[in-house]
Amino acid sequence: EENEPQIVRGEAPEFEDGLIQIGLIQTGKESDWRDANTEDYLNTFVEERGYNLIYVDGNSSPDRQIKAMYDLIQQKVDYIIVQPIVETGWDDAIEKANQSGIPVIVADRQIKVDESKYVTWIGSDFHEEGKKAIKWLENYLTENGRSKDPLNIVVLEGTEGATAAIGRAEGIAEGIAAHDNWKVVASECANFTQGEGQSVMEEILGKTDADKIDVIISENDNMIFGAMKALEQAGASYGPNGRIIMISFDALGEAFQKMMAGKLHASIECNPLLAGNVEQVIMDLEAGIAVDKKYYTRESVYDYTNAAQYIDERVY
Ligand code: GYE
Repeated sequence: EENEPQIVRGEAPEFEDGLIQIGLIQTGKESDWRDANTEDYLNTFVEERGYNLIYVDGNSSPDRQIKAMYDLIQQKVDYIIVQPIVETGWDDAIEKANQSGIPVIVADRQIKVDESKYVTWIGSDFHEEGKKAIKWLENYLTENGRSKDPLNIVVLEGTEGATAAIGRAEGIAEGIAAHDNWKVVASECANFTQGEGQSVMEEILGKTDADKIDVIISENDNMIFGAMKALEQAGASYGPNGRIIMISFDALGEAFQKMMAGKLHASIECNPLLAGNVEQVIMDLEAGIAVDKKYYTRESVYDYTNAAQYIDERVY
């Protein structure tokens, strides 16, 4: 099964020659998904489990991330975990890590280099997530007898060049293209942040009347939370208790609150808890066990009809 988690967090490992030096290159602090993801790494790669973690905040700067890889190589860490902001620009730095014999593990978003250059990639099937958003919308419209109605869609995009944005956008675009009665009235980048979600939505509402918007698909939860503020300022009615259909990605705790409050229709889950699987890969490598090139995390879809049922189980 492609979406089954092949690996789970194991027992605390016992390493023979002291602490394992791990360098983690993070994207930044763009979203609550990211905070949950960072915390998971900080809780997993602790001294008690045999690690010394060097955490580098990429500050939303691809250049800073690449510089961090050279720094970590110079520090002779045992492993580099990279969670890239964008897919491109990594060739030389990865080459240098390879030459230095430092294994590179890629997690969350991907990098565009030959897959022989890194050990493994662990993350979500973003394209599939995009398709799930469309499938949810199709079902919702069918159930409400609206599948033939014209539909004006606004898309809030994540960071340009980021796998999460590319994959979701492709899944969404394919779905939209399959419907002659659906039209994209605006598609703008808001970099996965709540602040830009709000300001970009304000700009869109400056050009397009809220009454002309039927659906907002946001490539993460935080951007749609920001968009909600812009809609409120414009006096627009949205969510299950209102008119505009609201769909986003991540399934944060706050998204569950919004679904229960009638402000968000659906959130396509993206699991930020990747550290356990990354640790398992490192344990396998230490034990000389071969690892796969790709590990997908298992994910669901939640909506306003079942949010109350699941909210207590949510851990991020
Ligand atoms: O959806 C978004 C975050 O790369 C999957 O990045 C991640 C995305 C996530 O900032 O909220």
